[in-house]
Amino acid sequence: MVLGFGAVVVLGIDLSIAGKATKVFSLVEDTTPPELTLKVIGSQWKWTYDYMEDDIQIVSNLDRDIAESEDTYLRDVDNKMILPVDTRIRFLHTATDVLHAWWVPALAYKKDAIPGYINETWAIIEKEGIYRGQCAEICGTGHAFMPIVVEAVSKEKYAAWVDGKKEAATAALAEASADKTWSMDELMARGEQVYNTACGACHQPTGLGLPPAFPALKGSAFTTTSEISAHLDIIINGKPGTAMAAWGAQLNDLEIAAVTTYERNAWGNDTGDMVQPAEVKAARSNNK
Ligand code: HEC
Ligand SMILES: [Cu+2]
Repeated sequence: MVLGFGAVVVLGIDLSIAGKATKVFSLVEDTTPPELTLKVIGSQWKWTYDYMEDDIQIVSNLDRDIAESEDTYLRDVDNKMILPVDTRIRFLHTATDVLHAWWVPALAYKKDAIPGYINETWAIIEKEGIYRGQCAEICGTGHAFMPIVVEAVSKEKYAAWVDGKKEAATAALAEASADKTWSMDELMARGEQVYNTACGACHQPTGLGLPPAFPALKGSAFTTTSEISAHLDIIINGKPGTAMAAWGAQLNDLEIAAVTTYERNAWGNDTGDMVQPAEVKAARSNNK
């Protein structure tokens, strides 16, 4: 039995690695390999999409620049999930912190993203266009701020998108490892991007946080008076037992240098401190 939802064919659902298959709708016996595997990772409060065959990772955050009067208020994202039409796509659902549910009504059933588990869904999208959804599992203060936008494009467009992403990743890596001294303006511009993508969901674009759960970085000791080494340490290693994750493996030296510089100078923090990638590199090796 194939369940069709207009433009989309949902092929089959479930296979919890944990065993206990809840409900198997269909075609689980269809063993045709996927043409594309997307790992969908839910976190407080953003989605990360891992295109496993192509080694591309994108982070999708709420687009905060949309006014309340617009139709897409709270429904748009900075980076959409781009997918090709007429392709067997397997989604693997998981989460880094609490339960989330990646739910795009036209694309698949609600599927819980559970930390430590992987759930599986399949789809073939037949029509190009935009498909919207949202997190369907209450996951904390930012639950309403993790919309989902999928853009289905032709196979040709998709291939071009993949090439573009790969080129950009190679260029970013080369740039981050180059032994260059960055100016304050460059670091601030980079830092703002990194901050809005990786940190803003909790510490907020205003730097005011959401106390008491998420501390303000505007005027905080860490970002103004403390040693740069302490500031770098909490970003690289996180704070175990709290929602402050270790960013060392997820951000490169340039990104960490830039976001640290940004936090020390944005929102009136104005310390004048600059952090260069070389200092981040040194801080990483002190840790070992
Ligand atoms: C999922 C939520 C979350 C995200 C995303 C997050 N943080 Fe945090 N951050 C926290 C929490 C919670 C604390 C407080 C930890 C504690 O209890 O000391 C914290 C603390 C901090 C502190 C110390 C502030 C102080 O005064 O205690 C800094 C600096 C910081 N984070 C920087 C960052 C940077 C840079 C990023 C992005 C690369 C980031 N955080 C992303 C949750 C988050
Ligand atoms: Cu969620």
